[in-house]
Amino acid sequence: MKILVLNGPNLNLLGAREPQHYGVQTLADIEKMLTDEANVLGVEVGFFQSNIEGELVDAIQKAVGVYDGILLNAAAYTHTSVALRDALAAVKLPTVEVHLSNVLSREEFRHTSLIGAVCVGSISGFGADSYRLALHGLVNRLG
Ligand code: CA2
Repeated sequence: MKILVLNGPNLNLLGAREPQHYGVQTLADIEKMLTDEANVLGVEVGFFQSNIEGELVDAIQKAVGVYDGILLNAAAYTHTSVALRDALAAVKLPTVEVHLSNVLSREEFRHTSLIGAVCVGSISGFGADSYRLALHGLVNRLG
């Protein structure tokens, strides 16, 4: 089983700024933690981060036939991107929406997710552990 972990805009800055919202771990730390967790679960993980919406759409399209499911922290595009939603709906790869922060406890514009309805579930608010929990949920779901 292969899972693609996709991260959106500004998540390359993790660990450097805004630790009150996003914690102190870098994206490389999170990817290492997920690689270790994937080994325990006996699955493979691949990683991609981009600040560019179209590159994330391309990554979702290219995942077909390579990956069995996606963990997606679309970051700010969560709240704005019809393109990402359409890509997820088109490829039909089971996807879990991931957020480090509890988006529902933050500004109102973060309360709306355009991608949530085309995902199998959503994990928000557990910091880096959101990714680990999402990996477990997706692997269990895929059986
Ligand atoms: O909580 C999350 O994971 C978010 O997806 C993070 C996004 C935000 O727009 C979403 O509403 C919730 C922002 C990611 C920005 O990451 C930064 C990391 C370090 C410094 C500055 C920004």
